[in-house]
Formats: sequence, structure tokens, C-alpha cells
Amino acid sequence: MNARLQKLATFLKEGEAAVVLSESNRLYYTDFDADSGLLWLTATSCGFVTDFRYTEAARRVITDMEVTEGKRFFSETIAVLKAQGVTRLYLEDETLTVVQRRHFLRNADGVELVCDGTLCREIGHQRRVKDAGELRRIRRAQAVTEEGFSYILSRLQVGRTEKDVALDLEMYMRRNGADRVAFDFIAASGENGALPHAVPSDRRLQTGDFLTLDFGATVDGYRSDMTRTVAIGSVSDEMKAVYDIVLAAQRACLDGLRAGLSGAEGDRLAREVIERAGYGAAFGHSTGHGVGIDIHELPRLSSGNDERLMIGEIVTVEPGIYLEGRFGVRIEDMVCITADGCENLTSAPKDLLIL
Ligand SMILES: [Mn+2]
Repeated sequence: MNARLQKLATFLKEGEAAVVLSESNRLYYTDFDADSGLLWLTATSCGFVTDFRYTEAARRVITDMEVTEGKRFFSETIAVLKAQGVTRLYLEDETLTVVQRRHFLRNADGVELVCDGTLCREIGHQRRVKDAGELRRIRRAQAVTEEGFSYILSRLQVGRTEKDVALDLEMYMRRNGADRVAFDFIAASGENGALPHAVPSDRRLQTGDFLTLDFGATVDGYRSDMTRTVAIGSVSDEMKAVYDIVLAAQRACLDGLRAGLSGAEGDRLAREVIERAGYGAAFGHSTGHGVGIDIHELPRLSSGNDERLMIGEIVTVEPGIYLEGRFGVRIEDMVCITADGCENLTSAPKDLLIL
């Protein structure tokens, strides 16, 4: 059993077991990236089950536990666990589908199934703080992302569509070290910039537009996340003023973030600046989120979150102002929480660029 699994297994008592099915969680505990498989564990034992398509690939990567080839994962796993005296089985309530739960129930054979959130809470808590290897992968993903930003900056000509810009950026990043994109890129120009999660459209860049690019890479299973807003040709005084407010809010949060603050306090750092400037209602999303194997994971920099930030967590800082029908600005960096502050993993410039 590897160190990560050993740590997870400490919450299991005698007669208890857990099954990890979700892709992200399986990757975290096995380093094996596949869309099918089942990891089971008790306090003292564990095993990985996959099907014929993945058995050989899994055995190459997973060398610290037995990999078995299965056909009916649920019934076969229950049988293995029952043979070890298991009577209670924890499942992932956040990702288990209704169909999977039905299969488990049908094959439970006297084993009590527990979907009360315990397992996801334990795993989520463990995944928050990144170790050196994870941080290295995130840094590599961010390096590819920043190369992509430099590349695309010189190619943002008037007349290009948002779709074309997003595709060009994606192709460049995948040719230069990204295993895949971290999420569907956002390229939102002009009035589309007021939609925080705009989908790239056929709209063409025009002089006087803001263009918001939100993008990231996946490298060795870990992601990066970054947003920059640039101006095409020229900006109005109001656009410049809004840009400066968002940048001031982002810098205030970067300056104040540190271990021990709650997620809500982290959110306040940025939100306060935007509210004081009179744009509070135009900043409707939370200030940031954890990044790792998933693009959105714990912790959250959001109002109402009283969980404390811990050293080694990766979070984004991404305040924005969105003015319906007109334009929007968002600036996003990714940071690692330290004892007395945070280390910014993003080094791309963010003073207003007018291209
Ligand atoms: Mn983000």
C-alpha cells in the first residue's frame, strides 16, 4: 500500500472498506490515468481492478498493489471484501452514479453501503495540500500555459474570430508540452466578455475590444489555470478604470493570502476592493478555487467558506467585473499558499496590454 493510500486507510476501522471509482481519485492514489477501474481498500489491504482493455497498461504503472482483471467489478469486489470480513463499505457520494449505486446495492450481499459523504470528505481533504511531485507537475502545466500566452499575444489581429484564437492557442500548447487542455478555453471579446464562462464564438475581434482569455494545460494529470484580459487597439477611459480596479483587487488578494485565513476571508480581500469602487454587483462569482488533478477542487475562496487555508494548497485568484452587454475584465493567477503569504506560480505580465 503506497503512502497516500495508507493515509486514507487510517479512517477505516476493522470490518470496513472503501471503494474509489472516480477517475480523479483513482489517478491520485494510483498514478494510473484511465476512464475505467476500481480501487478498493481496507485498513490493511488494497487492490486495483480493471478490465481487459487496461490490464497491461495498469500493471506497468501500478506496481505497489495487485492489479486484477475483472468483468463484473462490483460483485467481484464485494466477494473479495467479504472474504476479508468486511461488513461496511464506503462509496464516493459526489461522483457515484445512480446506476452504479444500483449495481452495488444489487450485489451488496449483506455488506452495508455508506454514501454519507465521509469518503469524499477524507479524500478531498487529503488532495488539498500538494506534495513536491504534484507541485512540480502544476508548475510544468503553468509554464506551457504562459508560453501559450506569449505565442498568442502577437496573433490577436482585428478580424480573427474568438473560435480561431482559442483553437490556435490550444494547438500551440498541445504541440509544446500540454498532454491536453485543462478545460475548454474561453476567448471572450467585446460584449461577450461580460459572460464569465463565455463559449468562443464566431465574433471577430474589433478595435476597442477587451478580449478575455481563460486557459490552461494538463501535464502528467495536473492542471493549470490562468486568465488575462487584453485590449485590441484602444480602450475607453471606463475600460481602463475597470481594468485597474480588477487588477487592484487581484493584487490585494495576492498580498493578503496566507495560511490560516478562511476561504471567506481570502474572498473578501479581493471583493472589498471591487465593492468599494462601486462594482460589487458586477462580481458575481467567487474569488478562487483549488487546482490539481481537477480544474476546480478544494479549497474554495468563497463567501461562507470558514475552512482555513493550509500551507501547500494551490488556489487561483481571479476577481472580475462583468458589465452586461458591454465588456468584462478578469485577471487570474495561480498561487501556492505558504506560512506567511503565497507564492505566485504565474509570471505572465498583467499591466494593461493594448495590442
Ligand atoms: Mn479558474
